[in-house]
Amino acid sequence: MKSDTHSSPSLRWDIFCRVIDNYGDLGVCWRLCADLAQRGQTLRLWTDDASALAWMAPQGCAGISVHAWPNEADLQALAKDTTFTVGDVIVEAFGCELPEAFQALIAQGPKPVWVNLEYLSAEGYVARSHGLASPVMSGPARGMNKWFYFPGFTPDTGGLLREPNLLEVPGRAAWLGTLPLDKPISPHERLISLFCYEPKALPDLLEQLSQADEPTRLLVAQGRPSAAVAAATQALRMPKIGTSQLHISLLPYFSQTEFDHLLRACDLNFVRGEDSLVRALWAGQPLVWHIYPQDDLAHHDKLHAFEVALDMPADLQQFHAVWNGLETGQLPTLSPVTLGRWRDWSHLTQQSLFAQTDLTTQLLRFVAQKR
Ligand code: TRH
Repeated sequence: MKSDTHSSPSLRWDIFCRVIDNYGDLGVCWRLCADLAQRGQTLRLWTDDASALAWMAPQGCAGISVHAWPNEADLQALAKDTTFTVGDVIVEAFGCELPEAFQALIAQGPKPVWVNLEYLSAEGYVARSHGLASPVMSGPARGMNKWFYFPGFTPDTGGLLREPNLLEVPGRAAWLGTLPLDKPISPHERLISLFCYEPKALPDLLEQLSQADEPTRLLVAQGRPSAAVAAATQALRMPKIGTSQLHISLLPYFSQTEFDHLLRACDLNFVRGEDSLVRALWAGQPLVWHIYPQDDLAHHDKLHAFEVALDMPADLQQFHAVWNGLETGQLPTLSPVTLGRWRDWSHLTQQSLFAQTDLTTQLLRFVAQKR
């Protein structure tokens, strides 16, 4: 695992995050903040909706202070506050525009390194655009440069978030025993976690699992996944807790750390968005990705690029096509043999990604070069 953890100078960071929807925008920003803080950096996280941090990061983290997105009055107060200085590094996450008055504060002091953190993708434009300058063309910071920072799956991109202590995990059985479930897990059950939007193929999955040869415990995340499962069981006229070989258990909202433990403990993880996909890759277990759907269907190319970049097995690609609604028809069968092959692929993928330098190490180097 390549990461030079504490060799970077301690800098002050202002990280800006607007929550568009769901949890990923804040989830990625918090992971980044926490990883930087572990490496001796000091962070202010500015966000318009910090509510999900109550369960994602209930303990907070030394070195990080969370601030409401500054409104006009806040910005006027900051401008008058002689003790306030802009950080050494500004991270503008996912194209959230900084308030003009904050840009004015940036422009008037010592120039920080200003980074535009973009969404994760395996598409070709990522390597081409990573690290390029983005001149500020208007507003109070006109003439300054921002830098594009693109996370990605190959060494010519900004990499993936991966903390140095990622592999320090509790024992599987002991951790599973702590879960507040409606029914204890039996050692014979295969464990499948479900974190998704509203896949059309969800009833098909539930039917398939209830008729399988082996018993399955489906561990369903809070929010949209549990609502989607409730709708699917109703449509199938299936009891809410499943039937026959399938037992459905609802999970509590986990902290990010506990969520990572969940992914490690399961035999198959259905994940979505951005951050949970990366965590499922680190878990090294078979995964199915529900990609964030976009109106212009741009997610079709994005999904395809991911499958190609990571050399995904053909039947797992087929599963993704149906799960993501790119194709209709039955989901491929989740037999033990199939899951075993997918596990081999996940393991190889995890190892090859581990061999690359993680995002935070790369970002610290990038910032050091630009200062
Ligand atoms: O929630 P997501 O779908 O988020 C995003 C956003 O929608 C964003 O706008 C979009 O652009 C992006 O996807 C692609 O999925 P994601 O990214 O996996 O974020 C979920 C976060 O929630 C992640 O940090 C893990 C965390 N989480 C927990 O900490 N505990 C839990 O119990 C669960 C279910 C999730």
